[in-house]
Amino acid sequence: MQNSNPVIRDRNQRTEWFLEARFGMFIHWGLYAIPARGEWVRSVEKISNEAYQKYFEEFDPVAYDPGAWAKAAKKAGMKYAVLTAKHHDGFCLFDSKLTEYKSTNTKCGRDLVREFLEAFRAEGLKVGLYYSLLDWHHEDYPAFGDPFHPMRENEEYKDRKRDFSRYVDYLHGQVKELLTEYGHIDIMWYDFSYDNMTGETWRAADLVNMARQLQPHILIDNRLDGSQSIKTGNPFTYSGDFASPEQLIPANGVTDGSGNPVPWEACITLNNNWGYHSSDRNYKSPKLIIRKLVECVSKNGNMLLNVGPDAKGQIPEESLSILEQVGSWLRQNGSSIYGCGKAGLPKPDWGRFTRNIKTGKIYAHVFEQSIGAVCVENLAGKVGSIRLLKDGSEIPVTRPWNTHDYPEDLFFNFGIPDGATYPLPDDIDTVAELELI
Ligand code: FHN
Repeated sequence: MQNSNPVIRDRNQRTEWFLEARFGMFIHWGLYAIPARGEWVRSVEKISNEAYQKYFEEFDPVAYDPGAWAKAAKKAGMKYAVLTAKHHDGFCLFDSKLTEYKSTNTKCGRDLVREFLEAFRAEGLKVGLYYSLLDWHHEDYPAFGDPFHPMRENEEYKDRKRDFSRYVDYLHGQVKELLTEYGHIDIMWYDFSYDNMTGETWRAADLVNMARQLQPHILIDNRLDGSQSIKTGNPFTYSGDFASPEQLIPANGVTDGSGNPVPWEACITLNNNWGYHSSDRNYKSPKLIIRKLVECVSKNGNMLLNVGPDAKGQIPEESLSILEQVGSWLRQNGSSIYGCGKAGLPKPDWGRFTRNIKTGKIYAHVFEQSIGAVCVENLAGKVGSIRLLKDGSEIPVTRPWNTHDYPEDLFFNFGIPDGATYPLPDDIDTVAELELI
């Protein structure tokens, strides 16, 4: 049934591909890759524009090969990718006419965004651009007293004249450049609103209306608005098309005030930094990433998984290795992720369920061995066939002698005798496809 609210109705129509895609690549890249201490290095270490300028003078990513990035994303099973066109440091990875602080003015002389867009489109991925609302380089952005600006405590900045409205014009002008000079853009990923720096402070309604006029299909995240209005039943123009929980997976996904599902995407790092951090070796395992992707989908969500390329333009080997293993699992089990969502069944002890939105097929993701047969509550007599998703082999529906006291439950197992305990075919996530009758 169509939602009566036009903002929600339009959002639901625009996000159909997004809910199908489920898995994307986030790319945080820029000058901060040179100090290699994460993308907040300027704020954390209170580095002035002048002190940071040496990285602008030096930046020359000689190994930048967006085609290789795109192939790695595709092989990982990712269906879209979002690159930082400008992060909080204000450095533009695109040839903006509104500033000299851009990649085309560095030694590399390249429009890094344009090359990214062309390479990822060529591999069949949808493309998005991250655009920071904060700008620690722009002279009209609040500095002294701001909670995050590198010069927030520098008295020299206390009485500097600035015209914030001119900064907002700059912000709108750059977004217009990105949406008129770079072809079809699928996502604009704004980041982030805080305190009174939210909503109409950015002239958010005008910004969204402009984007919708230029690229009506475009998806916009919820960070133009710090009030989380996307979760209400009456969102604003600028509430966004999807919620963006960060470095966590919401316990129950994201719904609005009436319990209706809201599109959402958990953005997650592979180590603990978005931007390249040379000493952060705390990478997550492929097993964790796969199981957390399943968790996102089981709660009607997406996962936007981040890579932070280094100063030469190379995605870290550790990241590539994880992506390779995630892709291998997805090549065998992707039907349980793409186009899937919440199954409407209670979460089982042994793992999770996902369900294909169109076919209704249920996918049992078995993470943990059961003692004896695997039990699916309350599905006795409701499942026609069970197949091991990765090879299509039959998994018999069983009724071992020790299950007779539980007639309402369905059981299946991975060996004979069917009441015994067996190792899982895939100890990361064994997926059984259940065809309902
Ligand atoms: O401050 C940014 C951070 O650097 C990174 O870009 C993340 C990614 O979602 N967003 C902000 C923190 O919430």
